[in-house]
Amino acid sequence: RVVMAGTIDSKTKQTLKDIANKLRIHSINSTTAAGTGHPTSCCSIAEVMSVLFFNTMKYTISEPRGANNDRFVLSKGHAAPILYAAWAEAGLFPESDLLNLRKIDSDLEGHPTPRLNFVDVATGSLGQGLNCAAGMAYTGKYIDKADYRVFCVIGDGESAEGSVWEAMAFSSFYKLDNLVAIFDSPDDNLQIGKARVVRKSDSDKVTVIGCCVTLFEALKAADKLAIDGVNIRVIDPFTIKPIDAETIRSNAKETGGKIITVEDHYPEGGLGEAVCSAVACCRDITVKKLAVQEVPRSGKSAELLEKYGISANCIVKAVNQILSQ
Ligand SMILES: Cc1ncc(C[n+]2csc(CCOP(=O)(O)OP(=O)(O)O)c2C)c(N)n1
Repeated sequence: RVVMAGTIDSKTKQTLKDIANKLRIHSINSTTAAGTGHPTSCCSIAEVMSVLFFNTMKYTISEPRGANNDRFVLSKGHAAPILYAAWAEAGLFPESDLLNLRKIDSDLEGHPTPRLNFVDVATGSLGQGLNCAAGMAYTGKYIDKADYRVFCVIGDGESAEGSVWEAMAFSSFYKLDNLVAIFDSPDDNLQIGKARVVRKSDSDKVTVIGCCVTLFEALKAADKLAIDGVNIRVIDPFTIKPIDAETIRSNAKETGGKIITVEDHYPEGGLGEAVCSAVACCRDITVKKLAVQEVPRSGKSAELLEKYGISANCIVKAVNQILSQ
């Protein structure tokens, strides 16, 4: 089947919206079955995938590697479940296969690999997809001299990588008008270098700063501590370079100069050190850093958080400790 781009009438628009929602449902179902994965990263590109796969791209489903097909590179490879959903929805394989996501004997891995006949480039190491797509577009234009196009979906976070800039410079230099780069921006209005206070009361005793998984652990810790009448402030720094020193300092002052940082990484060069630098010239501020202190191993998320001292329980302990000093 060949799908051509064209003007989108209201019926087609509705169909594409419906497909987008189906892709969302598949992504949530498959990541739920796997018990791991990135459903939200999939959901944010549901409309993009629906329009590309069911309206814009030219490809033959029975021949995913067809020489004349448009190419697709999912630079934000952690959104693999929605790529698999799109191909299942297009009819390449049964929808039920999607529930094998991340199973040890399934090629539907957490990130796309070229072992799958509809994947040209292994992605997942962020910031590299556009480089590959640019190379493919260069090949299409100057070597194959063919009219296939290359579509690449990039996360807004990964677009901060220098390699993405390099790819854009390369594409512009070689006038790659057969390359379409789509940047996926989440709705949330987050600003580089601007932290967000996600939990606050007038009687907060400690400021806890965490990112991603540790932010949620900090919020769980806040709930646990509140039962015993101890309130904590919780901050999401959003970025550590630049770090929002002003927000960190002012909140630390409001919470008795006590800060705890929690990160799911080694301490060197991470969140804790960035926060320490931000408050280095302030009087009477103590920073306690919770971080992964040894070479980590694989396991279930909850047991790893506990083992490496960065779980909600560990944060509760650290809060009690810093308050008793
Ligand atoms: C080079 C590299 N660094 C870090 C990661 C870990 N990682 C996986 S998803 C993610 C966030 C990606 O954000 P964004 O590009 O905005 O995608 P989205 O928010 O849409 O998921 C990170 C840092 C990675 N996969 N590759």
